[in-house]
Amino acid sequence: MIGDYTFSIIKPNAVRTGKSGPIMAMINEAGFEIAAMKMIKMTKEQAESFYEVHKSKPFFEGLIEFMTSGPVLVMVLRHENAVEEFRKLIGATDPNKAEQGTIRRTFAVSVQMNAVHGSDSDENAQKEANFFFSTSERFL
Ligand code: IDP
Ligand code: MG
Repeated sequence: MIGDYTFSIIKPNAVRTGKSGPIMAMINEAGFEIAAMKMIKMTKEQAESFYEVHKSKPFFEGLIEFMTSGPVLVMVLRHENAVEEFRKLIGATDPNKAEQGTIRRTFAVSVQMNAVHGSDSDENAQKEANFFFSTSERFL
């Protein structure tokens, strides 16, 4: 059943500006079920570890600063073909390239502050979900 889950974050810019509700509504309307969810403020260490794959990129430092700038909502979502379906729902990393009607096109304010994270593979979905949630915090 591993392919049925993905991991998502509603990023600080979206939480700060009251977009969590509207984003959750889009996620629910697209048929995703919430298997786990909580609000946290990431530590620098957590953010650096989560985005470790990008540590040599020029945007890394800014990304860590942004992701630790305020609370985020982390969640595990269930849907058939969850990883691919959720990436379709959020749209391209750069909101200007994201299709109309996607979450990022609707709520992102820049490439960095692009409102949501979505895992890019089943393997990463499992890794990212386990990074933030214990088994007792997971349902479904
Ligand atoms: P993804 O979130 O669509 O998988 P990644 O390339 O994995 O995109 O990048 C992770 C995050 O880093 C993005 O969601 C965005 O917040 C930030 N990011 C990516 N590329 C840039 C950039 O060129 N400038 C600033 N921030 C970026
Ligand atoms: Mg990525």
